[in-house]
Amino acid sequence: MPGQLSPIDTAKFVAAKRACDYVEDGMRVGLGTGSTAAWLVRCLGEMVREDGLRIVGVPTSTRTAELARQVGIKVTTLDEAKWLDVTIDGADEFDRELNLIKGGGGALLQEKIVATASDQMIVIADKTKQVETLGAFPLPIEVVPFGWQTTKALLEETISSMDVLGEKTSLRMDGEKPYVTDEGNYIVDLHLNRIGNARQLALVVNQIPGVVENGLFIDICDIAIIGHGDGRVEVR
Ligand code: ABF
Repeated sequence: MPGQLSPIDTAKFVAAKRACDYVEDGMRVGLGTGSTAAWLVRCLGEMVREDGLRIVGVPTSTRTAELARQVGIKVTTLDEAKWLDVTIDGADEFDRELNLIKGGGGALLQEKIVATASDQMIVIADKTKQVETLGAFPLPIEVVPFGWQTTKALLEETISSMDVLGEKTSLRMDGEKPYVTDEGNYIVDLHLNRIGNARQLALVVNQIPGVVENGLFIDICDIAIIGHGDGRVEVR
């Protein structure tokens, strides 16, 4: 373990390190985005350099692609790989059914495509991400820039008629400008506090013209590896 990690970084590191046990020689691996996934990429890079692990990585963002190349992982595209053996990624929240809120890092679209194109999806997270009910973390929705304000208004109208608390939406900003995803889209955050029926919300939101994808990962995650600040790891 790297020296002098804070408890939260210890939790992220040990979860990422444990996830490496699920990566075997010759695998095609989806590489997540965020600080926990960054630990995974570094650990896998060390296994490639030190142990000769042969894997091909499909990154879920340009920043993950850059880090993977830096640490020596062979990077390819999903089109090239066609299908993946495993995807390992972080999350903003996960519940008992291993449904997730993802997208705090602005990469939810590629993350969901890659996670869905995998035999197995493993989420790595520190214990603070575990919740009884999803929703305290604002739900990221990726929308096309064309007519985004109308799309935002339609989102508000939709959530006001559903079993969710709170009805505020906000355009995610990057300084003075809207945050722009790798695909050139915007992110609108839904501040819902609690999501009563995540499955239904995910379906309804994606029907709104202008919405590309949402940050609810329902029935996608197979295993959760949960790191604790004292170095303990739980596998669910
Ligand atoms: C990414 O990791 C995002 O989907 C999610 O928001 C983020 C979690 O970040 P961190 O691991 O830094 O807490 O997969």
